[in-house]
Amino acid sequence: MIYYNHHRPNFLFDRYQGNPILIPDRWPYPSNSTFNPGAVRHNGDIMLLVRVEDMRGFSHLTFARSNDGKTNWQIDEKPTLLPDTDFNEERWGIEDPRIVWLEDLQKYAVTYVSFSKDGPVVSLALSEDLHKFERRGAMLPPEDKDASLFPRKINGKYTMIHRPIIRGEAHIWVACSPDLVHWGDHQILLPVRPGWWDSTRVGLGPPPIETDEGWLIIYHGVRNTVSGSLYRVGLALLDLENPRKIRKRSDQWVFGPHESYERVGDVPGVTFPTGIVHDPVTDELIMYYGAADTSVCLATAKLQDLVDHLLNCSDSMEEGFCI
Ligand code: BMA
Repeated sequence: MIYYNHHRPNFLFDRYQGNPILIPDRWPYPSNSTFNPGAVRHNGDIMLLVRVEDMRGFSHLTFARSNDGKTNWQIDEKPTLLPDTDFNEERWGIEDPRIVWLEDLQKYAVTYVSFSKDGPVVSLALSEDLHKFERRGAMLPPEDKDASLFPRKINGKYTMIHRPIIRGEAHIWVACSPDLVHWGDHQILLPVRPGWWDSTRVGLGPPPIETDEGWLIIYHGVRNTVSGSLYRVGLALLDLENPRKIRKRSDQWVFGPHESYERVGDVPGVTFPTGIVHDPVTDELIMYYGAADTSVCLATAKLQDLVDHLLNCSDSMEEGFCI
């Protein structure tokens, strides 16, 4: 018998007592798993664009909405975004969306992973109202995942964080574009840290959050073990006007698999945050994450506590990480 505490001292995030909030057994149509949602506040509701895996093993995206972001979820009866046969790269499904409101276009930008025999790529869809979507197709070549745009242009350009795999190395990269089509200024932003908890792969979690101290980055870090991969969560703070400059990176993970719903599922030992909403009045952040590639869960924190934690991290940076 394993005993779990919901509240462990010194942890920045509080798990919601009602976790998991969305499970495949209570989905309005047959599904194997419901996880890794994008999140956004829209017309007074919190909307989660949930990855739903069907029993062929292919994923699509469906909206669930709630007034407080925690209870009374209304799940759409039908998928919101299905793989589009006009786009070859989506043949094996679409996965793991991140959503931002793009100020200058006055549109939502959904970046999601398209999967096919050629490998995963990051695709873009734009929407004014979260009903109609304009599919823009793949942005960069495979293998690429875990991408989000920043919510505003920085120094006149769109900026995107993404995670290509190059020569087997899975670091977090940053790129810029004048038009969301042509991407350049490619650079590694947050590398894996050999030997550390985030040694095998890192990838952006939810979209970057703007704070007075810089862009808050929540990312997943993976360590391979004899019994599989462990997906935990770390933090970084990027300079506000030059997000290629890392101000801080947490040396320890701040969230990771602990509860039974994170330890047991299709892929055990996975906490995979992809969505976040912030309430500027209470400063509460709700972080939505996939647990064990099976269900959607949430954990809360105060934005200021995360920033303070980072500001207290060591300053000595080498190759992008605190030592
Ligand atoms: C990553 C992605 C996620 C998944 C995670 C753990 O590579 O494919 O969709 O949640 O692995 O299996």
